[in-house]
Amino acid sequence: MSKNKFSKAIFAFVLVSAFFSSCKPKDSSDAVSGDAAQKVYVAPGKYDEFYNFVSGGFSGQMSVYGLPSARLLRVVPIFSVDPQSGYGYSEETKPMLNTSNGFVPWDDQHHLELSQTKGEVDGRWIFANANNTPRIARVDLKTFKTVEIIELPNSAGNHSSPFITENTEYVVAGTRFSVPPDNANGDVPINTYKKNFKGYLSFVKVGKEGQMDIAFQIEAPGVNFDLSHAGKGKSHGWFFFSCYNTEQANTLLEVNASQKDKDFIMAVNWKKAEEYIKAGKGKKVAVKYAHNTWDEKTHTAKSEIRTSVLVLDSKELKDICYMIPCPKSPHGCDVDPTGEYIVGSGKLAALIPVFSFDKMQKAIAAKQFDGNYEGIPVIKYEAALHGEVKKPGLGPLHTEFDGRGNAYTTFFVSSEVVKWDIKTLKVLDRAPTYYSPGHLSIPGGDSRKPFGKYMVIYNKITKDRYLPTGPELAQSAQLFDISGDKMKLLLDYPTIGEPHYAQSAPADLIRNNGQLKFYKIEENNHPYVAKGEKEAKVVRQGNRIDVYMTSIRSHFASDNIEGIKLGDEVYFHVTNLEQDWDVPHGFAIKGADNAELLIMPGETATLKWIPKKVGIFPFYCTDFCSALHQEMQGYVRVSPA
Ligand code: CUK
Ligand code: CUA
Repeated sequence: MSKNKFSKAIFAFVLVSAFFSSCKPKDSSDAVSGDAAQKVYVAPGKYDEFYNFVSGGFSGQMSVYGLPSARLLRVVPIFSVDPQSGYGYSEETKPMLNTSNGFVPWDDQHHLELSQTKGEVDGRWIFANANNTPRIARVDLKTFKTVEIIELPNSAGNHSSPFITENTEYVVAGTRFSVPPDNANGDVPINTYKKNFKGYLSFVKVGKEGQMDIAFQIEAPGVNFDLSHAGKGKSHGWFFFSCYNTEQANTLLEVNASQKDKDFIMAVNWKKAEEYIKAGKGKKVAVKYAHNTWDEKTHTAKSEIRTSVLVLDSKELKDICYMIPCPKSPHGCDVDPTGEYIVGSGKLAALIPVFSFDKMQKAIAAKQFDGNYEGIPVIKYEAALHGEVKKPGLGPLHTEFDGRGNAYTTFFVSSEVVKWDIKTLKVLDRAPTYYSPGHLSIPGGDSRKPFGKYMVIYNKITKDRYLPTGPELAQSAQLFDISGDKMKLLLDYPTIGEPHYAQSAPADLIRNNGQLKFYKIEENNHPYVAKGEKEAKVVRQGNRIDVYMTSIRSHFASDNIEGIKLGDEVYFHVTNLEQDWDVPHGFAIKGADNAELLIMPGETATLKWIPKKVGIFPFYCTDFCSALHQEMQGYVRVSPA
């Protein structure tokens, strides 16, 4: 686009912005209805109706809230080390954060998806993506623990992830950055992008126990895959990815990436891809990626590096991928509960295109194509289009559904959420949000059976909403009641990190899924467990010292540890002997260049320590556990070598 055309486009954008801000509700104060307080009040001792799992963005973790109270229940460490629980610090958990680049203690966590059966939330696991070092994690909802992390080869910026198919057959990912494939020479001029950079889609098979395994990847043109969703119901077997930068520009300065009037939604027939894999069409490619698993029997994680992956080529196999034109840098890509409608949200578009799965199928059968994009057929826009929501707002990002035929879309630029009818495409209601929302989340809102009572909007900008806290303000969530015709604002509250997406499940579904309260000590198979105080001991092997310790209210055994010399490598293996819910013990030692341990009842955890000087080093329990918690302490003596 020439500079001149560019400024014209900006001018038009500003005009449209002005139009939309003028139709925003004027008075925001009456956005809160009279009975809002009552609707979010959950009396002390009473439970919330929903668990709300919220991504942490650059915090790398997931937070868990109760809805409607918005009480923070827990923060679950996934991709970042967590001093509070010792995750990533204890010897047992360190392998969880291993990658083909070694130990990576941080990531940027954008999306979460609850496991589903027949398209309905089933409460077993929740999957999480890591955007930076491309990974997918699985959190077990019996323990709220991260139990598996798999790295994705040939990928960079694993954004379009971890969306799942309707029976959790696959957790699927699309790379945000196209890059030279891992086994190619990466030392190429960046401006050879079009020739050397590729986009990869990963189909990660999920086993009965949840275990993940990359079944195959699809090599696609070097676009940027942004978001995706699985087809469901009639469209089960298909996956839809939004992509931007279909120009394949290597610099996105100015508006290079938005030159084209339309980018694409890429529709992938993964059932067909499965057939090709079965028929041996996958090419085995050498790559390296980590696969890390947590073993509940030994309470230890292990990491292995895998060395190959099967790749299908979208150019060669002409009937697994199709492009559907989608206006102006599409972001959200959402499929309604029936599986018939696919909603694309172009960030710079002043309308929302809604595509029809049936029409798309007919268009494919009748070859209603507009040429191809690098060998991938481009379906004619009108042939796949159900219709457009006209003038809905500005800067549409994400859409969820209430299961009653309504869709809800967030608008970043005009700072509002808009409710519209999926069939008639009529706007039904709009409400301001504070400010500039990204994702929204309705319990079950991307499944076949939304629960549809609440909606939470995740705002990127907080400005003046709360007491100021310096230059940095927490991002904010807003809870709406969507049970009636009009959306009603109930509550807003600060959040942790940067929540992008969130998902919710009925509380009973999670609470009754076999929640674990403590580990049975007799089932503890940790190689360094001490099942009673009599088993406490110090074992030397060369300069490695293993200290077998126990903790129970309110002492450690042993609490006087001698025989350690400078130059030794010391491993404190602390077993928590408690057999009761909610009685963890902590363990911290003076000056250790490490965090603490937090050991759950019945569990063993290990802190590695290389003493740097001679002397006496106190240790103590960090988690208040009894009236004599303060007395839960001891000493380590370090002698000269
Ligand atoms: S993204 Cu953040 S607002 Cu990473 Cu799903 Cu759209
Ligand atoms: Cu054990 Cu405090």
